[in-house]
Amino acid sequence: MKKFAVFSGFLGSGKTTTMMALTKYHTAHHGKAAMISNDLGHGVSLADDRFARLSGCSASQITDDCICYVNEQLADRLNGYYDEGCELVVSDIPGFGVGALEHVYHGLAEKFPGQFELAPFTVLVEPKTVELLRSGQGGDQEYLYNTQLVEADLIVLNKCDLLDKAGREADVVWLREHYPEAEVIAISAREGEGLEEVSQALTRGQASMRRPDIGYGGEAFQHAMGKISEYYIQYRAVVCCNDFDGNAYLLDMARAVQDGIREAGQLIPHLKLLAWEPEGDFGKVDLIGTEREIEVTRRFERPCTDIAVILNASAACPVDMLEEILVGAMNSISDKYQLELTVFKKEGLAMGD
Ligand SMILES: Nc1nc2c(ncn2[C@@H]2O[C@H](COP(=O)(O)OP(=O)(O)OP(=O)(O)O)[C@@H](O)[C@H]2O)c(=O)[nH]1
Ligand SMILES: [Mg+2]
Repeated sequence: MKKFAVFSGFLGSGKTTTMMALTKYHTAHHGKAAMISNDLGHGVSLADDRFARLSGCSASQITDDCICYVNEQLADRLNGYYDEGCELVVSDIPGFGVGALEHVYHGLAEKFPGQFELAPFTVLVEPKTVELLRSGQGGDQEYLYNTQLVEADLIVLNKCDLLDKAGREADVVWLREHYPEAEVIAISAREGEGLEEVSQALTRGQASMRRPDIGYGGEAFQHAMGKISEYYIQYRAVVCCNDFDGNAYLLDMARAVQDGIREAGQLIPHLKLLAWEPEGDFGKVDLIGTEREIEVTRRFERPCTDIAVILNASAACPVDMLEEILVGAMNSISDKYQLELTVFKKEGLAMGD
């Protein structure tokens, strides 16, 4: 079997967490599986890819462009995995992306006929997004929330650990009613719940290869995309003396960014802060919007002296302002911890350009 599935879904819906949990589960119970993290950026190191590899997943990244536009590179990568004995490969697309059903699935089917078995086109959604869609309060991003789901053959309602039984059922019923072409499965990637069902749906099912009209490139698309900026920083931070608490450092950084974005009246759907020590200990903090609690996704087990840091931010904020907030947070918090910085990479991208 040479199965391939795209995992779409909005920023922070849990694509990376689900791909990590699913590929580990599938490898342990069924057969070798691997994941590809895809995002934009010129030669950047994605926090998602590094986090997956530090966590022991079979993972790699494609950057520079959305997998929508690099079918050949994707096909080479997939063939590499299948040659190694993988039977299931999953890749995400950027969390604000739409159109992968057409560009990736139809692109692969047309350029490499019969080479890949395309699994149901999978879209992750979290309860918060369902709530926004149900109440019609998706704002500027409503087009993206909805269109991603319109593309789905399989909708995975993730983060069900945050819902009670009735809330989960209500969301599943609403999703089935509004996206009748899709199968809906409720899971919690964090708790490892529902992975067998997803694994079965991907290996047994097939892509519908529907061609829904999603208004790609149209006014609503331009309006939603025009708001989005991405920013990447990669650096090394070495403490001048003794050691420091890496978990507190990452949390302070996230708080400083949260405050900066809030004061500027902007939005930050996802900030990822990943850091690791040369011996392999690592920590990760996620901020999903200014209104939600900052999440310590993975804690350093020991005090730190010398860390490599990847900061990836996706925001609805002008890129210059985003840069000022992020670089300001990095400098002021690193000063507080008496860290000497070597910055390897800083890059900002405005999606509307
Ligand atoms: N409570 C809960 N949180 C989860 C679950 N899955 C993921 N998360 C958290 O949600 C946040 C975002 O998860 P990611 O997997 O990074 O989301 P993503 O869709 O890959 O985000 P982008 O790469 O920005 O598009 C992280 O803090 C995760 O720990 C889940 O099942 N339950
Ligand atoms: Mg991700």
